[in-house]
Amino acid sequence: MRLFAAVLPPARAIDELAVAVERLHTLPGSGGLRWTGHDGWHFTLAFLGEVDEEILPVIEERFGRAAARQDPFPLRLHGGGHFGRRALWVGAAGGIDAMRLLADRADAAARRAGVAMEEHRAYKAHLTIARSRTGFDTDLRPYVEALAHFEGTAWTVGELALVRSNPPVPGVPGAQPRYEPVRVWPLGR
Ligand code: 2AM
Repeated sequence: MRLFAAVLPPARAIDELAVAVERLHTLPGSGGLRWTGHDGWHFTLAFLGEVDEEILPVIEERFGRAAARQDPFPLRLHGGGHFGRRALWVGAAGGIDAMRLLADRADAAARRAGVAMEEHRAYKAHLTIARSRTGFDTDLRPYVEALAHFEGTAWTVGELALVRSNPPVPGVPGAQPRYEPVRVWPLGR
């Protein structure tokens, strides 16, 4: 099973972002982008990749401990950015240091559970809203400019989620992976 750890924004934040993203659809080149589904919007904390189901109980135990060590923290959606011409994302502000700490803890928890994690890179909080379609080469900078003043309403991040990524239905053009929370743990308890 393919797993990742994430912060899942509440419905209000998702709705606010949906309004902002809708406006982006009118910008030039938007047809070359594949927009991610609202119901899957998340901030990845750590990517575990393909994991043997047998070690799921150990992962869950470690993640429970990691969550208990971290107090809830404030967060809001804030501005945007891009990874080259590949991906367009919305950023976060407020409790970024706490979010980074939670990402580090999730990474460490997965390693201790025996997951072969990739090299731990500098954490960049991002929520991917679009990816370039194959064969398209959209300049994402105007999209980032349009998002520059986007500020969502702050919420309190109170949970760490372990999410399963189910592959898109084969043969369906534009099909997206389906994300399924496996378990969530309250922070700080
Ligand atoms: P992305 O949003 O930057 O594409 C589910 O696929 C989540 O895991 C996505 O948020 C994705 O990040 C992230 N992800 C997928 N493959 C990854 C990898 N090899 N390394 C880090 N994160 C990855």
